[in-house]
Amino acid sequence: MATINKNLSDYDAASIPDGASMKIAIVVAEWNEQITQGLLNGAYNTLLKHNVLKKNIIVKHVPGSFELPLGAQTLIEKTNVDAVICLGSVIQGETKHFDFVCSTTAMGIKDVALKYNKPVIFGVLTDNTMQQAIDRSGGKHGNKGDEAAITALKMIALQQSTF
Ligand code: DLZ
Repeated sequence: MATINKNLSDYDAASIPDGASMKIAIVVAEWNEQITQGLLNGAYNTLLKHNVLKKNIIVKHVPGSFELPLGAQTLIEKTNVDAVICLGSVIQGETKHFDFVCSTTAMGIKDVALKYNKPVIFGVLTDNTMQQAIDRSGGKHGNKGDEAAITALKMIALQQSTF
């Protein structure tokens, strides 16, 4: 899977669990929409590539990354999804907003995952510049949406496995 030096879309397709029986929600932030649409395209197409059925993919939008945890929680409470992928893009500005939004979003997503014992995937780009966000949402460094989708498939398979 991707690391800091690797393309976000590089993975060994043969090792990815089959998604034919999986149901997955994607919650997408509207802030930096150009970027989050790229993330959504990546995640959605990656799920299809691994056999998740269109009827089993739910896409919902929320205003900003800060709202992703509540969006994920709402989807878990109101549907029978196996996992939620959260997609957002936070870009460094000159205020402290960046740190607040990033840390609150990350902690919130983790809290929902542990509260409901379901994979809630952190597909949020936290970049210094718009160019970095472009590069990671379907540009030269791949697509974090692809990575988030693969993570969801792997975590669902882990939860469905017998020990
Ligand atoms: C307020 C804000 C700022 C400054 N920057 C971003 C950003 O880069 N990416 C993002 O997804 N959302 C941002 N937001 C909006 C917050 O996530 C949130 O929607 C608002 O504070 C309302 O709760």
